[in-house]
Amino acid sequence: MNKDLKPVDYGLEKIFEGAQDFLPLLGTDYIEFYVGNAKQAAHFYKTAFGFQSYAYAGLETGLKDKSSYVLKQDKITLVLTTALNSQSNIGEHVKKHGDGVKIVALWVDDARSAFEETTKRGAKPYLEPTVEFDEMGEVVRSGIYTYGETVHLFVERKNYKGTFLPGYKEWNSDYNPTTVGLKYVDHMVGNVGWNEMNTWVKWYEDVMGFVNFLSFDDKQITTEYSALMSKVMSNGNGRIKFPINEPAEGKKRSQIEEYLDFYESPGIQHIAVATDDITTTVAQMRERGVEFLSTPPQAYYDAIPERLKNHMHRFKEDIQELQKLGIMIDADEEGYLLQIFTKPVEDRPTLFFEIIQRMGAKGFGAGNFKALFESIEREQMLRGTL
Ligand code: TYF
Ligand code: FE
Repeated sequence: MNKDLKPVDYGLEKIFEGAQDFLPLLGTDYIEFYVGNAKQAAHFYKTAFGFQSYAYAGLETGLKDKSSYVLKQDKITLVLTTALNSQSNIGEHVKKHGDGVKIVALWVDDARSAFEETTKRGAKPYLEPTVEFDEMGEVVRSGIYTYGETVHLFVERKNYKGTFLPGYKEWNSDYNPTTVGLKYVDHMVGNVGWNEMNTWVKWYEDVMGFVNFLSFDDKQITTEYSALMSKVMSNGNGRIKFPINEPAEGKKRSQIEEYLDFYESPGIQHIAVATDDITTTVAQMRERGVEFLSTPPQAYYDAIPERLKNHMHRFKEDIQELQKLGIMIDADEEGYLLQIFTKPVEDRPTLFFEIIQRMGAKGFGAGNFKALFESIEREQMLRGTL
């Protein structure tokens, strides 16, 4: 375990100097999935990803139209929600997109101000500021649409001491697999349509007050077959990072295009979760049945000492062990990072997860893009979608 793991300082204060942050964000509050069967999805995220039972709402708590299972692992909260009848907009969402992320909830001090500031800058409202309460206090939530049918909710919970949200009961399960050491959400990536990336970059700048602090063009992100472009947006304190991808023209079908075809709209492509001990985390996840993209070829691992030569003095990892687990390594000026990607976690080739361990590096693994996209293309080939 690396006891010296600290939140990454992006030096964004310099970029934001003098600007008043009209949307202060404290962190990711929760991520809500709309799924076909929430009970089974919850079992999967407990068994395979090491999430812990936390809260529940459904028929037993007086709901008639939906059930939600809330899971936690350190600072990460997932909500798995399903429809209980055919009239539900949740069911409509699942019919169109398959299982996927509906809500990226952001933790704020003032959900009324977050709604006012963003809608006055052009955000399309999803939920007017709404107060919910029980004997443990009150929560205020509001929300706006982002790309596709995806939503950002603003959650103000400073006056609440209960379990998750009013209306939920504590979920005490008899089935409690251990965690796998996932700690917090590092970033969440969205795929948008052809030529829409800059529109959404501007939207995050204008509506949310974010800045674009890293960009990758199609010359950098290209393999023999496919290409994409990506820009990373961050809020003022660097706790919320949203890269945005768009497909680019290549010899064959871009993985972003494949996502858009199967999700049938823009949406969340991957959720990157941080660990401070990636070899233990990934070994356990593999044992519990999580499928990862194929391991890069021998030549990739042979090249690591050369690629990392400026960092070898602090590089503590056993390259053979990383290779055995399929973990990739990249470095930038500040340090290095370790990362690996799961296969899509549903039948449509849409949402997947990234496991990341930052050892000082602030980047997104640009040095791994080629190897990563070649692994993704091997999957596309098997699906007949390349
Ligand atoms: O978040 C990122 O930028 C990295 C790399 O389709 C990446 O995880 C970028 C695009 C993509 C998959 C991974
Ligand atoms: Fe990522």
